[in-house]
Amino acid sequence: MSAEETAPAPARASHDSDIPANLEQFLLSGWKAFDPAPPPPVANAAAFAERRSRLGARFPGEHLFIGTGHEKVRANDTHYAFRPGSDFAWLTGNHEADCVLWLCPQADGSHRSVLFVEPVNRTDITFFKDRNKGELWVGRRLGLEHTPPRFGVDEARSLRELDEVVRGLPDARILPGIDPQLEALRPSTERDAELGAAAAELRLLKDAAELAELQTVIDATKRGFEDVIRALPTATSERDVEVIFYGRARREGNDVGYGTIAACGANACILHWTRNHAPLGKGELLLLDAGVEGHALYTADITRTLPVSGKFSPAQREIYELVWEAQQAAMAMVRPGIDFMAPNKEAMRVLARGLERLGILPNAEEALQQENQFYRRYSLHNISHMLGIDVHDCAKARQETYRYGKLLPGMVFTVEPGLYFQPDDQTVPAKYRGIGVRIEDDIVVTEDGYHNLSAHIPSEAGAVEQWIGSVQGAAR
Ligand SMILES: [Mn+2]
Repeated sequence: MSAEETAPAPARASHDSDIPANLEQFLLSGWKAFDPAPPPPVANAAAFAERRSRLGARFPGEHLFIGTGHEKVRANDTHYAFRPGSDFAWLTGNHEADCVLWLCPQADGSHRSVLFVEPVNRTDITFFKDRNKGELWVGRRLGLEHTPPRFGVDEARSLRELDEVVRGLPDARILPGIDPQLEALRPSTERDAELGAAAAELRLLKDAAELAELQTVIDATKRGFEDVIRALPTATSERDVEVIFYGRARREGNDVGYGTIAACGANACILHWTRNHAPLGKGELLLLDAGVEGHALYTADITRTLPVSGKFSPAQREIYELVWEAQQAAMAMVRPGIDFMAPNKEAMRVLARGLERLGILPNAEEALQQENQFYRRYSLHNISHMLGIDVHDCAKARQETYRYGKLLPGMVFTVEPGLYFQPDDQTVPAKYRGIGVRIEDDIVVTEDGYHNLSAHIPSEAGAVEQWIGSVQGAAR
């Protein structure tokens, strides 16, 4: 991250007028007292408290600081929409910029929760002057008084006190990689990285509140896909698709969880195609990889590959059915205790054998050998990543608990095989060139298998055609 990205935008802009002293006096008087009624507790307050105590229990007797990060400058004095740090949001439910959670050790081995927050500022001229922090610019805050009842923490303190507190605790652990101002107070250490890994590993297992949030956003994502399907007969570009899905994400949630991939025709062969500026061709496939991010910041991550016309061509259908077969085979083996990578291996076996059947790979068994892995020219990526409050969740978990770990009940991850035939790939029969297909569902490991949270979004080829027909029929 460059210094430019983290530097705060100026509190006043070049087009702001000066404030005469008399106006300042006038502005500081005549306000009603702040609403004395405490706000209602954040939804799932008990789950947040439980997460804090589980993280604290990993570090008895230690001071832990978890920041949420700062607004980032987009250009000059404008910011990107603030997205809270995922660990901080997971521990508190608080979505304000700049805040820091302090887990302060107690004699009994537990931790007190202290939230450093921006105070309310009606009595301080910054409420009028400061375009980044002023309540007249950005809206009212809970401040010190109303933060504890809202978030169930033991205490709220002003961010002005933070630096001094942290400097007085040289052995504290500071969550790395999220709050440059906090981390600048002293050099980062291996002990800080252990805190990051511990939070990520606790987040591997979703609690009931998280599973409910994930189901909510997956359901909203289904509606977003149906909005797109409804518009397909009149939509003219990938950009239309992106915007239609975004509308659903903003109406029902907070945002999209990642840049929508709306890839038509050969653009589907580019894994992270987010330029989305190409026209929609009637006979082509639309690969839509998109997810609604809900108010609690959990995101869906769903891919469907839809025939723009409503019907797959024979060549499109051959490839689609092979990817679907690989996905079904991978999901079918999911249960607690198997290797995280086992479904991936299974999917690749199915894909390689299918590629041999289609005359693309001369010999599947040879292609599958460890020293060859030739199928990867067409499959390009592994089929799973953890999913939660981040689209690529738990990224700081150690390899032995994630990539080389075993599946456990409560883990949520994607199953998303794909096949991508670049338009200029001479190893591929001409009829398949420019076809890209990915099918992605979000599943949770249960005590005896798995549950597909997105099973209600059709994926089998015939079911997809029927779905398109019925959604568009209903629209007429
Ligand atoms: Mn994904």
